[in-house]
Amino acid sequence: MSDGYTLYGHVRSGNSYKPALMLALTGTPFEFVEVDLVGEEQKSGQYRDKNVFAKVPMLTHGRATMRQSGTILLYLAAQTGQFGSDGPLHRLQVSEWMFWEQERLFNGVGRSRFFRKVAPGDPAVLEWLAGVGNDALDTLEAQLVQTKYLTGDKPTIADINCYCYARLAEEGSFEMGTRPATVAWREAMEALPGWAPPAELLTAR
Ligand SMILES: N[C@@H](CCC(=O)N[C@@H](CS)C(=O)NCC(=O)O)C(=O)O
Repeated sequence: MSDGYTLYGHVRSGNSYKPALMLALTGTPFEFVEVDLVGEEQKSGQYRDKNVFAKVPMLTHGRATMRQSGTILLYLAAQTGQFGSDGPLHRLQVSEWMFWEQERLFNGVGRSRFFRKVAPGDPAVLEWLAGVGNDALDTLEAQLVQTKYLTGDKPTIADINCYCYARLAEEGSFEMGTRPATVAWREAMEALPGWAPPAELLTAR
């Protein structure tokens, strides 16, 4: 195992984009290993031996192996001293958005986009996911009309975490014209030094 950072992921995976973007925004070099999701490599013995969840992303760093995107972001914030929280109360706010993202934003927007763009889904399921996604995007908008970033005036891993699926809203057929604060926040994220799209980060380097 390399002592540096090795990210296992896939270019079409929003969850893989989260650690890749964090590494890019913090100027941290990393190796990228593509996991062939189409060929179901994530379920193969060799990968599954390292990752019982059988999903991407996975990050290895020295003796540490991390297999949840949120865990990876928390680790990288601690390692780099960037995009973390300012103190115990701020840490609670950051973690709230991270837990919420997996429950509502990834489920609603991420899965709507998956079933519309990658694999066809049952219309009843799509309708249910659209409700979850719209509710999640309304929640983001309600916060972002109040603060520039999710927990205040500075971006944190909460923003990186939520941005990676919020940016895919249109691909999930969500209307963003009525959510100007969220659109402005996405643009602010894309203006951060080091920002790059998935196609530039989740690729052999
Ligand atoms: N809770 C996990 C979710 C990971 C996840 O669902 N990854 C998807 C790609 S975005 C995956 O590996 N899908 C392949 C599969 O389900 O077999 C995380 O945050 O890392």
